[in-house]
This record gives sequence, structure tokens and C-alpha cells, in this order.
Amino acid sequence: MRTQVAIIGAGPAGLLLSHLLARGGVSSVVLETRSEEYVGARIRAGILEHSSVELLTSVGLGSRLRSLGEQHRGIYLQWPGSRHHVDFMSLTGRSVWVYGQTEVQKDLVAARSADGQEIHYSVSGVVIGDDFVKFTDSSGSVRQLDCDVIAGCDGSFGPSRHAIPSPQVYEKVYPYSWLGILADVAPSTDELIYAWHPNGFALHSMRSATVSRLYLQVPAGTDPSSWSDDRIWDELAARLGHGQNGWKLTPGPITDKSVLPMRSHVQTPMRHRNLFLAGDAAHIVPPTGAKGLNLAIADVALLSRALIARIVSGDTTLADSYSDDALRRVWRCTHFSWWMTTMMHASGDPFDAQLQLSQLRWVATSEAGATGLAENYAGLPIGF
Ligand code: RFL
Ligand code: PHB
Repeated sequence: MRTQVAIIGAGPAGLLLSHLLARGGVSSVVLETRSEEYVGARIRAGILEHSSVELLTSVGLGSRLRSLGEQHRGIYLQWPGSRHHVDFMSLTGRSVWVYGQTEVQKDLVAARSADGQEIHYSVSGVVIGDDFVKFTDSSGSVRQLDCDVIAGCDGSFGPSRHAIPSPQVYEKVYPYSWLGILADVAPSTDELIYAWHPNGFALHSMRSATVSRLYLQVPAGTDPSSWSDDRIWDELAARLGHGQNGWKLTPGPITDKSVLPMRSHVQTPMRHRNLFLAGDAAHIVPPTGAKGLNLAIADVALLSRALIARIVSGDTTLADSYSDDALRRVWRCTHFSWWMTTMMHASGDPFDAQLQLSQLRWVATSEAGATGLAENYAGLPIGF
């Protein structure tokens, strides 16, 4: 087998990269360890920032997004007794869209199959060489895919990042996790609520007019089955302020319950010879700033331009600067996600709590503070 770009991983980074490369006349083959059904059903991110929506729309992936997704002007920031709307549109002219990663994945799979993209699901034994990838296909045959370039889009547990020799790894592990639920109930809010509470952080998000997504801060290592449905709704009601100023949280049947550990992780450089990393393969952020999927999209926007220039025109300038270019945005988003996380989560230290409340009051009530949050949350331009 031969292709120009071997893409490891059929998550959003890998599939969007194959889509952008095809539009630039570059061929690719995608290899994925999981089955197509498994990849399509994973419950993950929910928020697309302004530049992600612009990019997806510009490459023909915006029609379901714009009909099924919901545009939000901003978010609510709250702490006991106060709820403030931070209006990104009026502060920055940019909005965000609620559109689940599951839907993005569906749009990508549909577009790639309409284009005849070669995707091998359920592969195993992936070995990365300098100009080839070996793997065992779903029928058990060992195959070799020769290529000019390898794109490591295989997330944080894939092999690509281990193929970069002597990387610099930066990591921070947080002492808490999120207990996340999906519930078949209309959201009790028009836009997302990020709530600071002495018991711990809570977030009210959503997937559609009939499906809500909510999260509670819990200690790291919590077993989701130790939280009954009633206990989850009671705690969400307390932290989100049910009954305050007439606001009510409506509970409903919980269809999914899981615990997500929280960490920040950046590995540099994002390139070694013909191997380029993109998305979670190179960096992980805690979900508080809703940045993971958006960073993966921004990486492949840069990477596709760099690979098209290198392969089609023989110009290596963008490929040579890819790692540095991508890392500028990665560190901006890593800082923003850390800042949102440490501002919103209870640490158990009363001094921290007072600083958090002071910071929240400033962000919510000062135009300068609110604009900083809005600019980062709604997203900086792709080339930032
Ligand atoms: P993915 O999606 O993990 O895809 C990597 C793919 O590589 C495959 N793979 C391999 N393939 C071949 N060979 C191997 N040896 C392989 N090993 C692994 C995997 O099976 C997988 O299919 O990484 P990608 O494409 O970089 O995309 C990153 C995003 O998925 C991730 O950053 C976001 O989901 C993070 N995230 C959020 N991001 C946002 O922008 N906004 C949000 O609101 C948001 N909320 C979230 C999130 C992540 C969450 N979880 C569960 C981690 C909420 C949650 C709950
Ligand atoms: C989600 O809807 O899953 C979501 C939204 C905002 C976040 C994190 C997750 O900050």
C-alpha cells in the first residue's frame, strides 16, 4: 500500500486532516484501532468555538452544524447568590456553538465516505517507521503502508507520541475529577452555567433541546456507581442554585454516568522528521475551558496547510515551523484551561476560596476581566 500521508487515528483530528488534505490534492489513508461504531458513539466535547465553526463551514462541514447546533452568545458565571452573564458577542463579536463531538464525528465520517476515503478500522499492532506504518488489519493480515509523512492523530493513549525521541513533557494532574451525566431532559438554562460552590464546581451544559449534560466536581478516583441518581440531582441543585431568584433545575432520567480525570499535558516538539503530532496526541487540557476539540481542529488546520505546501509545492517552510506555530496556541489554551479550572474548583483551602471569589467578581463585573475570558473562550484566530 502507498499513500502520501498515513494518518493514525480516526478521531476528529485524523478525519478532519484527511478531509483538508483531500481538498488540497494530497492523498491519505486513515488507520484506527477501534471499530467505526465505537468511535461514533463516544460521548465527549460539546462546544465549538468561533474559528472552529468558521473552518468547518468553509470546507463544507457546516450544514448540519448550523441546523442542529445552537449558537450561544456567552456563558453564565455564578457563585452562591450571584449569577452573571458574560456576553462574548458584545465583548468580542464572536460566539460559540453547542454541537456535540459525536455530531462532528458523524459529519466527518459522512464527508470522508462520500469522497471514497480509505479508512481501516479495528487495526492493531501499529508500528511507526520513518516512511511507513506497519499494522495488522481487521482480518488479521499484517500490512505495510508506505508514505511520505505520518500524522499522529491517535490521542493520548496512542503510539505516535512515544515515537518522538527525547521529548520534553510538561504535566499537571489535578486532585479532582468530573462526574458527568447525560440526561433525557430539556436544559434548565438557555446558555451554559459555570458554578463555583464551596462543595465543589458544577457545570450545566447541554446537547440539544431535549438532552442535558451536567458535571459535578468529585474527588479524583471517585467510582461513578457510588453516586445514586438522586444524590447527583440533589447535589447539582445545591451547587447550581435551585430556588435562587426563582431559577429551577429540572431533573430527568440519567442515560450515562462517567468520571473524567483532569490533567494538563503538553509534549514538545510536535514533530520529528516525517512524523507530525496533532490533537490529544500532543496535548491534553482539563475540560473546564472547552478547548480540547477546538485545539485539535486548530492543529490540523495548520498541519494541513504545511503538508500541502511540502507535498504539492516542495515548500517546507510551514512544515519546519509547524511545531512552534501550533505550540503558541496550545500554550494559550493550556493556560486558559488551567486558569478556568483553578478559578472554579474547590481546593478545600479557605484562602484559595476567597481569592477565587475575588477573581470571579472581577471577571464577571469588569469589562476588562470579562473580555479576557470571552476572547479566550470564544477562541482566538486559528493562526494565533
Ligand atoms: P481522539 O478523539 O482521542 O481520537 C484519537 C483516535 O486515535 C485512536 N487510536 C489509534 N488509532 C490507530 N492506532 C492506534 N494505536 C491508536 N491508538 C488510539 C483512538 O481510538 C481515537 O479514535 O483525539 P483527537 O482526534 O485529537 O481529538 C481530541 C478530542 O477528542 C478531545 O480533545 C476532546 O474530546 C476534549 N473535550 C472537549 N473539547 C472541547 O473542545 N470542548 C469540550 O466541551 C470538551 N469536552 C472533552 C470534553 C473530552 C472529554 N473526555 C471524555 C475526554 C468533555 C469530555 C467528557
Ligand atoms: C460539554 O458540554 O461536554 C462541556 C461543555 C463545556 C465545558 C466542558 C464540557 O467546559
